[in-house]
Amino acid sequence: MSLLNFNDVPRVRELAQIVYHEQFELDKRLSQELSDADQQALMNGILHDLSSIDIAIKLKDSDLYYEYIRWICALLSYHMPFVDVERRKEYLTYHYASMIKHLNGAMNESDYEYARTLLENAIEITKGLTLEELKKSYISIGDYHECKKELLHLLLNKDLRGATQYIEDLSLKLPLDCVFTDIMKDTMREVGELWYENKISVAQEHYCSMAIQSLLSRFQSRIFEQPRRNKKAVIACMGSELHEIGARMISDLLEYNGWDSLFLGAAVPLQGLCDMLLFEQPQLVALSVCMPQGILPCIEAIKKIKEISPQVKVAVGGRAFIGMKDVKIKTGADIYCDDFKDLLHEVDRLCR
Ligand code: B12
Repeated sequence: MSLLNFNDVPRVRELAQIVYHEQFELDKRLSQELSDADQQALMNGILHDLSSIDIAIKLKDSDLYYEYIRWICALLSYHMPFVDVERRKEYLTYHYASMIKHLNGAMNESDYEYARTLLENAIEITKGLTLEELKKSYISIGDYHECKKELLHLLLNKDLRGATQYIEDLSLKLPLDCVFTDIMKDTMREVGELWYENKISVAQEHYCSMAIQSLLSRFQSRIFEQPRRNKKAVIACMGSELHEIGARMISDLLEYNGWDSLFLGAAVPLQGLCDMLLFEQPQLVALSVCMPQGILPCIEAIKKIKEISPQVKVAVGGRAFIGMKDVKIKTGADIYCDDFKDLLHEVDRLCR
């Protein structure tokens, strides 16, 4: 077991402080270059990095960490355009070198060997990265490019009235799952890219999140009109996971397909989930994880769910698992999928 125990917050903070101060020691220009806000962001970045390493070690999944390495490198590029590319890479290289030094002794020997390899590779990956290879467009992948483009346009123009009309019209022509999981999902992912690339503000991103949730509520009456199947599902995001829109879509679509959905939303405490399961006795628990930091709380939740309700089927999905191998084995879930149609197929098979 790793000694980097994220329940032991003071210990992790202490380690982050050491790495933080050493970076200023190693890199004398840093204190002049970084504003107070950037220095705070650096501290948060170190904590984020420590948690990413911890997850990769516990799941023995190096790709999860390398994905984070690429993400942070591009984030710095977009959010610190005033510092040149080589210098930004230098920040990160000093950072990984300092982590290699200070993680020694903070965990057992074999975990440290694993962490050291991750960090050495992180240095190499960072040196070779270009922004172009990291660019993503969710508007031009898959189908419905024009619909996604139009919805994004309306959201960025803060035209909720127009977006509502547009989505309601679309839902008369296309199946509801397609409007939710193809068009609205990719539009929100594109909003994320725009925030990431520093093209929209945090407030604009928050506006889009609220607007999408408002659009989802427009379909409540249609969702509840469908014939019932006498099956119950509980849908939740565990740990400190705040991304709840995907979970809400899954909940609404299950309801639309005749299930009684109990949607608990973001950051549900494990005990609260367990109490709910004992009382409600659902056939299905669907856990949604967006941030890699949510994977370990999800695994802990599945273990507990299986202890208290061995008969209940557990499904997991969400952005955090994209690219992760052996999700079912690593999490203990009965079902892993990302697409709602696949979920429906699996629950029809398993929840009789
Ligand atoms: C909206 C948003 C937020 C909102 C969330 C509001 C809310 N009420 O949900 C707020 C502002 C809170 C937020 C906060 C943060 N966010 Co944010 N956020 C997003 C954004 C733009 C959209 C998320 C979303 O709604 N997507 C649309 C939904 C529908 O898609 P989905 O969740 O993937 O769900 C679909 C499938 O995955 C699947 N699915 C999902 N769950 C399940 C479950 C089952 C059982 C099944 C079968 C399927 C399934 O079905 C869904 C429908 O198709 C993303 C961008 C992105 N690429 O996703 C960033 C993003 C996820 N956020 C990011 C970050 C960094 C953060 C913060 C750390 C920012 C910060 N500095 O504080 C915090 C972390 C908060 C936390 N503790 O969780 C990064 C994560 C990067 C990384 N390396 O992991 C992203 C990717 C942005 C980016 N491009 O960098 N965020």
